Amino acid sequence: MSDSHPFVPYRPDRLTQDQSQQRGDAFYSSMDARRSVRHFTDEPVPRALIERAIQTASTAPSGAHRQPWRFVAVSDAAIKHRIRVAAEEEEYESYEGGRMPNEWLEALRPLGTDWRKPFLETVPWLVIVFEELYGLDDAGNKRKNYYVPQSVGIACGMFIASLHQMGLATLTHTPSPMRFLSEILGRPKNEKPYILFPVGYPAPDAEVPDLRRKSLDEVAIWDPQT
Ligand code: IYR
Repeated sequence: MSDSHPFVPYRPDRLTQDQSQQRGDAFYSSMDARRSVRHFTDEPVPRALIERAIQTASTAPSGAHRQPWRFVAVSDAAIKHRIRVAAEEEEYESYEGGRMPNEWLEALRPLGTDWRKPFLETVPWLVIVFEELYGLDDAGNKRKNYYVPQSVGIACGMFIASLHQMGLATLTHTPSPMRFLSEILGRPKNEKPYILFPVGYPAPDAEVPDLRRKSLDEVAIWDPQT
């Protein structure tokens, strides 16, 4: 990759207010219908769809355009099994072994989660996102990355939106601690596990908690202190 970028024209279509409103409304209703899912079918998902979601995520803005993300896609049953076993070991310790304080367990109770993670084996794909903490060239020289958590978080949001757009379901799963993912997936030390996305189709009998989203008034503040 070259070190300096030539500048090229950027002339996206200028929409009318009506067009903008219609597109914004349609995108909002589509995104508002998205839910995190914990019950999936084992129906295969073509690799091409996962590729598209990763490409879409990788259009995210990033600090100094370092694109400090890696998406590791796993369809192999044996690797998925190893990930499930390791994740459940950690989660058991967290939920049952006293690693999660009571306040945290209470916060999760309404969501009905526990240490069991069968979906890690049911789904056709696990996509594990790694943050690239710093770049490493072939000679082992380090190159600093910038705003890595922000960059990777944005990319993950776009990944989720892309999957949803394609009618696929996922869950932002964060087994904790996540170091076992680096070992099982053989990732280098400059990469740190960030989020694990099981990807598939929701089970026909899947249920989700009846959550309420905060209203616009609760989340938006306009012109404060004026
Ligand atoms: N990592 C655990 C716990 C968990 C934590 C939060 I914060 C959640 O919103 C959901 C779960 C798990 O995946 O079960």
